[in-house]
Amino acid sequence: MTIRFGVIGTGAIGREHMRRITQKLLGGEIAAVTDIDLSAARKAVEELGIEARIYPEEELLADRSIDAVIITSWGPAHEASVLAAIAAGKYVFVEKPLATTIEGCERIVQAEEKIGRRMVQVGYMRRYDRGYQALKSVVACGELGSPLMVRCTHRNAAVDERYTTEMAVLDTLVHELDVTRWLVGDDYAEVQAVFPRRTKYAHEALQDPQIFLLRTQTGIVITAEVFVNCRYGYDIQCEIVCEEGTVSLPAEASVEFKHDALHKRAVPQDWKLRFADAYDAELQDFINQVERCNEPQGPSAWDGYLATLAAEACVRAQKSQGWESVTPGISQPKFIAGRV
Ligand code: INS
Repeated sequence: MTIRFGVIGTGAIGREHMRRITQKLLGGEIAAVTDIDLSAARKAVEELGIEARIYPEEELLADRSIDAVIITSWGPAHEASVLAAIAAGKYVFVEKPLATTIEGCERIVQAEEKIGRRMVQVGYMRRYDRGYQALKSVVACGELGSPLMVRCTHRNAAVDERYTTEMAVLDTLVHELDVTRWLVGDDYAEVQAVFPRRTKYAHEALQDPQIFLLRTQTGIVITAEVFVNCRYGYDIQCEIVCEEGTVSLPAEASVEFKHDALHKRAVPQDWKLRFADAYDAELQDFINQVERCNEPQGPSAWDGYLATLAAEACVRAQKSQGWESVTPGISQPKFIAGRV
């Protein structure tokens, strides 16, 4: 069976997912597209050369021939679309964040809970990256003993004037918030932010770099550096320090130069390319799982909720510069229990 997708939001990532499903992945087709600006939706469909219906969101959600939606509108619009899609009985693949407010995430978790099975997958694609998967299997098999500390680095070459201090958490750190919790299988208890000296390359309203300390419920401490004007490229690192050894994310495969008495290797520049395989794998898995077992198995609404909860605590910590607690206001639905 082919999963018929409706796409809500045709910005850059929405168009990328449309292209993936049409040209690279198996088992899905883009059948309908909408955007707050319908002419942008039309342009995206024409560019790709596909036959997809273009109509307003309510009509797309009411169309019974659509099996699943991909929500790639801007963050504040996610909650309403996810809730409407669940109510219309459609599977949901929603880009991060699940919703921009904790209450919004709670409403989504509760709406899914009423149905009693998983309908939603959140686009935390790093869980599908081969390097992170290798890290997770080393930690899970226990040969290095228990994890004690994790060191994460998240650097972008440069950001524009629209990028704010809060976005360092909501747009950037949020990947580490999800993937680290998944890697060590432990939830966050408290977080702190520390601001180093500002780089001269940050615009006036932006604190850059920033360092976050996260303590899990069993006491693992994670340090996560976010530095979005590092100038030299896109650099993602992760090292897990355990009782009997350490394990780190492998370096990207790239050609090495030996020239003029120097030994050099290229640094990736574009995050879409660095995680291209992971983006493919997360959507292919969504298609396969919905088709085979009627339930997506990737990052759940609960995972999306906990990422937003931890992010909100980090934003509070940016302001207070002290420790802030991460306390869920609702409990984990039974049907996703144990799937950290
Ligand atoms: C992007 C994306 C990247 C991250 C950037 C962020 O939206 O999520 O992976 O490195 O900082 O702005």
